[in-house]
Amino acid sequence: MWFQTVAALAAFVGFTTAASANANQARCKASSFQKYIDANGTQARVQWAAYIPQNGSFNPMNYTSVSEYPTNLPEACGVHINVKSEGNSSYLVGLIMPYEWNGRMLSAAAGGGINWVDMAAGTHYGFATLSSNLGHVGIDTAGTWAIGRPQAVIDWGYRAWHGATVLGKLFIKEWYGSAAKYSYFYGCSTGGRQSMKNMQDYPDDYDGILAGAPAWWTTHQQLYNLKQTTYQAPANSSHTIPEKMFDILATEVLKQCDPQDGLVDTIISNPQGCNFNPNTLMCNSTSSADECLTAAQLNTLYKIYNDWVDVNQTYVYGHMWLGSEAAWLLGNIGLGEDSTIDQQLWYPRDLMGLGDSFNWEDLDFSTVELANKLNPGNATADKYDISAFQKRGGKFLHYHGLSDAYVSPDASIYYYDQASSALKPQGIEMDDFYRMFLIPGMEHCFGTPENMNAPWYIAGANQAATINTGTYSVPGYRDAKHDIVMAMMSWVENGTAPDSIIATKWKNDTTATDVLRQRPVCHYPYQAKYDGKGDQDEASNWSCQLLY
Ligand SMILES: *[C@@H]1O[C@H](CO)[C@@H](O)[C@H](O)[C@H]1NC(C)=O
Ligand SMILES: *[C@@H]1O[C@H](CO)[C@@H](O)[C@H](O)[C@H]1NC(C)=O
Ligand SMILES: *[C@@H]1O[C@H](CO)[C@@H](O)[C@H](O)[C@H]1NC(C)=O
Ligand SMILES: *[C@@H]1O[C@H](CO)[C@@H](O)[C@H](O)[C@H]1NC(C)=O
Ligand SMILES: *[C@@H]1O[C@H](CO)[C@@H](O)[C@H](O)[C@H]1NC(C)=O
Ligand SMILES: *[C@@H]1O[C@H](CO)[C@@H](O)[C@H](O)[C@H]1NC(C)=O
Ligand SMILES: *[C@@H]1O[C@H](CO)[C@@H](O)[C@H](O)[C@H]1NC(C)=O
Ligand SMILES: *[C@@H]1O[C@H](CO)[C@@H](O)[C@H](O)[C@H]1NC(C)=O
Ligand SMILES: *[C@@H]1O[C@H](CO)[C@@H](O)[C@H](O)[C@H]1NC(C)=O
Ligand SMILES: *[C@@H]1O[C@H](CO)[C@@H](O)[C@H](O)[C@H]1NC(C)=O
Ligand SMILES: CC(=O)N[C@H]1CO[C@H](CO)[C@@H](O)[C@@H]1O
Ligand SMILES: [Ca+2]
Repeated sequence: MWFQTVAALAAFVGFTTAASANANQARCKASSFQKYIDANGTQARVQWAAYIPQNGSFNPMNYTSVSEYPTNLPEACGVHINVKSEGNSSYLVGLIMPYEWNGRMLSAAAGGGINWVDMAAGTHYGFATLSSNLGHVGIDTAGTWAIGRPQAVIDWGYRAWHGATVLGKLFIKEWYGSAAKYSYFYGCSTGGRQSMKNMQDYPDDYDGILAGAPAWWTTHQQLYNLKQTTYQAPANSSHTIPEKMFDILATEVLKQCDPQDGLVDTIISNPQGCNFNPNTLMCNSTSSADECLTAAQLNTLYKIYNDWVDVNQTYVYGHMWLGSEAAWLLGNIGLGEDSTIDQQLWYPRDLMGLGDSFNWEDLDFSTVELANKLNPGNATADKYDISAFQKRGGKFLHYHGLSDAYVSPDASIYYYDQASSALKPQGIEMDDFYRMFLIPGMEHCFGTPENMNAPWYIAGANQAATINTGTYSVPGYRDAKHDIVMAMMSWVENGTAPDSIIATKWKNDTTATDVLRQRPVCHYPYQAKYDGKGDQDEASNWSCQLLY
């Protein structure tokens, strides 16, 4: 009797689940979405809508590696739209709309096609998520997509994001039957630029903006990334720092700078405050040639560690910080080989239109002046007066890893300071709506040098996918103290401003189960300081202080 009832109940439950899944599947139809667009008068075509079952994988790009497409999704409807832009250009928009919706929208910035993976991480929270390919196929930095396509460059610069946002809001309103209560936008690197640009030009689009290591200063950033690669060129010159030296440098920098922040913990918490003496690595009669620095190589190092200041003392860009050395080899410094340099020529050649005859030897201040003048696609996110965003109640969270070897932390500090100069005279307090977090020992968007093991994980853009493409937030710590997306929501929706975010480093960053260390990252200009007792790897034993 008893077991019969359970069996009947189980059958019943199974039946209703299947029935609601069928009903949900029926709601996920391209034609329904097309109707919303047609009624609205938008020029767009819904290419497909795909039902995603509970715990389903979603691989519209047919990637072969599971690290490239979302898995373990909640039950959702995926939609793909082609939106007509100006002239013959168009851009793609993707949405993932969970059936169990949290009433909010989250856009995931992209640097080479619709960012399904970062969208999926958002869908796990319950967000309806959105992304775009910004009007071109392949990664932004391939560049060739821009040749002879000025409208595509504008789509990339800012137009596609605004259009995608408007479309996403329409779909959400019609499909769920109510508009999103709140809208958020997160992105890192070029994605950080996208979110900031949108905030500056269309302050009403989003309630919260989260920008990591933003490459906001496009005109200067991209030329700096080229300049960076040239310091070592031509390859194998007497001034080229050899490969073996990168690790040796990383070790020496850590040795000198770690204690200078007041605590020996393998983390350089205040690279700006470190007085580094590279001459300890100078060659002498006993050192082997690829394990020491000659005077010429020390000059190269000097360039790497110092600002790009050009004609008439013009500040063009900052520099790589002490503690970023581990990423130099694979990054934009490299060994001065043509292949490394060529990868950075896309901006002057294809975006500025200087063509293939432009080579790195041609880069000088006039290139910077031309970039300022052209500002292709108006992509540069350099509006410092963001009072319109503040006035509509928007909140801006901005973070940057201090061991970043692609986008200098200087660029973030520069933006923050310029914004402060623009806003304070208007009586706007930065802390009321804009907070920046400098993360000691974090590399570009994610990761930390092996010799530092610094806590860096805060569930920012691109981070969850470093664990796997089926997870989200901070596993084990899904709260606004550890997860910067949740901190943003809490600030926007409850007015709880984050003084710090607790960053996490796992023993194994792939399994993300056992925590190695957690530590608060304080909002600029505060810094985390160890209280002097208790476990240094526990966040509660640290506090935020102004160290000046
Ligand atoms: C199209 O949708 C947008 C966003 O919901 C709305 O602002 C606009 O008024 C709509 N236009 C028409 C013609 O319905
Ligand atoms: C989710 O799907 C994965 C892969 O198909 C499978 O291994 C796992 O057991 C599923 N989990 C649940 C809770 O169904
Ligand atoms: C992926 O494969 C499916 C089924 O073969 C096909 O219909 C679709 O066009 C493919 N998508 C891409 C982006 O190649
Ligand atoms: C698109 O329009 C541009 C002019 O803006 C033109 O140069 C180009 O050839 C067109 N491309 C195609 C594929 O029609
Ligand atoms: C520089 O030296 C390395 C190691 O000997 C070699 O592999 C590489 O081809 C050289 N590059 C150039 C441009 O000569
Ligand atoms: C010579 O340089 C090496 C590093 O290349 C260093 O370890 C050693 O201490 C130096 N010797 C002297 C006498 O300075
Ligand atoms: C540098 O300053 C001089 C003197 O004011 C001026 O004549 C010149 O045009 C400036 N050069 C640039 C590139 O701005
Ligand atoms: C780019 O910005 C400039 C200066 O604000 C403006 O005059 C121009 O119309 C903009 N171009 C585009 C394509 O938005
Ligand atoms: C806002 O505060 C309420 C009450 O503490 C809480 O239940 C809710 O989760 C908070 N919302 C956000 C987005 O943090
Ligand atoms: C981390 O865990 C993964 C998955 O179990 C394993 O493949 C990898 O070797 C581990 N990494 C380290 C550094 O132990
Ligand atoms: C506030 C405080 O003391 N927090 C922790 C410091 O670390 C020890 C472990 O070493 C914990 O027991 C404390 O709770
Ligand atoms: Ca230290």
